[in-house]
Amino acid sequence: MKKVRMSGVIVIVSYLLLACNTQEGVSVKDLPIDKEATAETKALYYNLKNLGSSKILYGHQDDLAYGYSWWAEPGRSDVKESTGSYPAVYGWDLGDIRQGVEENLDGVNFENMKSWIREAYSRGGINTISWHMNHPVTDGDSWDRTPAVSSILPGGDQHAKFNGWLDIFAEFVLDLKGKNGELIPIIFRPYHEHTGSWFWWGDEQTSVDDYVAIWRYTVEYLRDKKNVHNLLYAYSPDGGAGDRYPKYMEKYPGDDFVDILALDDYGSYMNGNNRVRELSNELAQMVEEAEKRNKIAAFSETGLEGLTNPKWFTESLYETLVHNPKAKEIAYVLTWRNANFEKEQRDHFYAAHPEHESASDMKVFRDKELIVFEDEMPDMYSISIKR
Ligand code: BMA
Repeated sequence: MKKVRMSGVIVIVSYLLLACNTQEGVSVKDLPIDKEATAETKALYYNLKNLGSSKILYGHQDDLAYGYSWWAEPGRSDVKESTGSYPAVYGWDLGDIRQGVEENLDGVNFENMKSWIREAYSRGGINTISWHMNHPVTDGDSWDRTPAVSSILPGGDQHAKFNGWLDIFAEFVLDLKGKNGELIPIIFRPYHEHTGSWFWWGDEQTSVDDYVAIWRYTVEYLRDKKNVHNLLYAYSPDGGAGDRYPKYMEKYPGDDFVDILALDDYGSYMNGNNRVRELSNELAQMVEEAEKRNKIAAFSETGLEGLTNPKWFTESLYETLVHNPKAKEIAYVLTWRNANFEKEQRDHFYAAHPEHESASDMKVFRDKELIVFEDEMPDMYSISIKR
């Protein structure tokens, strides 16, 4: 009798432990920092985390908005026209967004951007948003290095204005819905490249406490005050041009505030550099940090401006991704935008366009087993990838 009662207790305790540790059948360690994230956002987190070492998704900034020789033409994409498929990941930037402003810092209309985000999602693609946020004190651009942090935190004289910008951001992402009315998950990558000193939130402009404070404030404001539950948060320092990068974690906002550990790096390929091995090891180090914390790792921005080595995709990028086997465990890599050559400076492009000699090489990159473009993507919005 006693024995039976004991095992009953054990059964109940085990059941309770299991119930606490799972949500919709997914272990707590596989959930994003926002425990109230929408089902699709949780699924995206889970699936990105479990892509494992076998696959890396390819992404491109502003892919549907414009290309090297076209502007806002439905259906077009330099990546698709060069390789046969749209990218798997689409990057967008909200730089300049404020009351009454209709276009971002690169001339992309915000309402059109929403339509392209919805279009990408409807095909199964993933959207990520960075924000070259204006300077909250001077209204200048993000490259204005006037001190700002103490003015925008609670008690600061620009606090209300800063909240107003976050309100506009919240409105933007809450207006992104799929065909069944579900919110579209977004990988949000604020205050990026903060280990360099070119933005107002950059290295010399912020102490560790400053940076961590604006990051945490932003997460808590959006998630807890504005009820935005379709975001995954990506932390993306600029690369350290070396094998080990002590600065990477210096201003890390904490495991409760970050979903994705990411890296931006152009320097390894610029000015004739080809630091493939060093960068690969640096990505591997980031993967290890992410793994320790049960988080996702990503290569959030990179590229060689103007693809001056037309074989950059295979000789440099692919080699970076495979040199250190640990680097293969990143979930995605994104190359920067293809600026329109008539509107902007010539040769500010980072993906191939069909007229350029790099197109055939990018196609070889796309055909690699490891690399996934949109037409080969698994369903990322329901729990589909099993470990
Ligand atoms: C930079 C450049 C700029 C652009 C900014 C935001 O890296 O491409 O021309 O304004 O990103 O997209």
